[in-house]
Amino acid sequence: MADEPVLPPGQYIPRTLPVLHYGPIPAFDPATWHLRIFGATESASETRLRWSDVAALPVIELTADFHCVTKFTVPGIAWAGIPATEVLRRFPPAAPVTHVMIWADFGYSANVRIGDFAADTTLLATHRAGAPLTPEHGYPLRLIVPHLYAWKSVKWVRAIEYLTVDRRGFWEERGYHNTADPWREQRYSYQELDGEGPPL
Ligand SMILES: Nc1nc2c(c(=O)[nH]1)N[C@H]1C(S)=C(S)[C@@H](COP(=O)(O)O)O[C@H]1N2
Ligand SMILES: [Mo]
Repeated sequence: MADEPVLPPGQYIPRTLPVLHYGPIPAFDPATWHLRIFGATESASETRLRWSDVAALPVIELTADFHCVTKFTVPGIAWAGIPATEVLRRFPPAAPVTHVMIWADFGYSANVRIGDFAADTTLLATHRAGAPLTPEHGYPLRLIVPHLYAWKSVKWVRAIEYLTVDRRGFWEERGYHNTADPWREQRYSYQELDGEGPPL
């Protein structure tokens, strides 16, 4: 059918909406929660935003397909959130920054090339389908990088670390591809070509 989405190779649309993560769902307390922006910042100092600071940032809406490396694709998810470009503008990285590490509660992390993070479609999402994120989908704040496999779309984001040297995140250290482009089926680290990832 003409209006069916074109899926990346090897992907299918599941019958039910999956929830997928490793480990427990963190509790959110606006009194103690903060988002840390650290590492190679332009100012050489780190920023700690409270939830009220984050909630005051500008928001855009975006609809995108969501591709998990376990081969399901959820078509047409409507997200709303803070454009990553806005974060980069307000809290700029130092010139030599090449990657960001996105950190969640409990030590989950994913590395993203600065060019992927700076894409117009990369969001720090607060809403899904018109409502605040549910706890299992990353409340209160999750990364969305629709053009990469979904393990890069870190739920329960607590920190953004600017890197001048690439470093593997949680799944990238455990056999998954460093750059994770679903259209090129970059699923596993053994597929990496020279220059696509730091040494394993
Ligand atoms: N903090 C955290 N974020 C995470 C994960 C995780 O284990 N921990 N799993 C990732 C994976 S593999 C997928 S497929 C998506 C699933 O998002 P959903 O549960 O909202 O569908 O979250 C990603 N973000
Ligand atoms: Mo996934």
